[in-house]
Amino acid sequence: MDHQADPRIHGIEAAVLRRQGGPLRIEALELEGPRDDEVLVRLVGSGICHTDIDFRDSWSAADGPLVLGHEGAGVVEQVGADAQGVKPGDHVVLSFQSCGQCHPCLTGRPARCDRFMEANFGFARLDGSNALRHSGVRGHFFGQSSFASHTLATSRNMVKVDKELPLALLAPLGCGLQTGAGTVLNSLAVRPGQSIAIFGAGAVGLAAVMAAAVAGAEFIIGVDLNPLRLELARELGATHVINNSRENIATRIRRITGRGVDFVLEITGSPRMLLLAVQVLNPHGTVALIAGGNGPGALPGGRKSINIIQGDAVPQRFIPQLIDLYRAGQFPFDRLVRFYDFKEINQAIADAKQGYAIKPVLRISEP
Ligand code: CXF
Ligand code: ZN
Repeated sequence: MDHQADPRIHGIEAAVLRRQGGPLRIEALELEGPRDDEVLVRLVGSGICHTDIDFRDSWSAADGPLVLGHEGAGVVEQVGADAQGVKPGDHVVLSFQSCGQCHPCLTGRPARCDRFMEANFGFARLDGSNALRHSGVRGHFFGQSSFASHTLATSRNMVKVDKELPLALLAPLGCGLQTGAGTVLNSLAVRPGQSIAIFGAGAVGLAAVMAAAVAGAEFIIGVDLNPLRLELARELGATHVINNSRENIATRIRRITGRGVDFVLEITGSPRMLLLAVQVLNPHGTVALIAGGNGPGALPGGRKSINIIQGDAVPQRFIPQLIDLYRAGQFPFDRLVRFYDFKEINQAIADAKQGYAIKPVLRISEP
């Protein structure tokens, strides 16, 4: 059916993955109108997260073409009959999807949703359907697939924000920044006087550094290979930085803290760094793993290892908190962001992969 003849079908543009490793190509596609619980959003910006890049690089043709992107921000265009809390013209930040019906969702822990993998990595709605029509391309990545001009989301993965704020800038709050800051403030609940080492000074790690400063941590130790990122970590609140290519991390951390750190946030995903994380913990310390995969199993003494998803955030509560901190000058995440036009998406991804851009944000349309 011609979409011009059917007002429920929207002609959209989206960056489609058809080859392992990319490039992503912007194509014209058709998107269904919103179902009763859905909202049609015109995207203004989208962050690029390493999970998008990992997907691009591990995808195989047998999985079929996909639209990635899961840090969207945009303007509400159309609202389904049962969708709550937003109206056309509202500005929204999109975040991860959850089912809303399982025990973790019903008890306020959507990041621990029983159907988290399906809802975010299933490339379909939870009923298995796909709103991108005819083309065989699948969307719904994290309930959004935000590398597109338009998407359908639901009130569960949408946060209304003030129209005065620069909307594209807010896009990465929905995953990377929420994950780093949420791990410190929600999952670990770092208290004044405690110590934390952060392995990896990308967007997640630097958000964690800023949050640890907000929490009043006494020692905030940033670890990375890149001197420019370490410099930025210092400016954002790290009390100490360690260049992993030049210094012995375990020795330095012992020297700084005396007995090891209360927390390590391990973001690199490297088995060598995980081992080191355990070594630099004090006897009651906790290592938080955010890169997925399995933890190190039983640890000596009272040490613990926990897997973190999305910083245990409830996006509708936590993203406004981060915005308040940003307005107060305590969470200056704009310093991590580098903007690109939507058509420069492949360059933006290359720059993120090389470490040249800490948090690329695509400008997709004008607010
Ligand atoms: C993911 C990482 C793997 C587990 C779920 C959340 N992060 C998003 O980028
Ligand atoms: Zn992400």
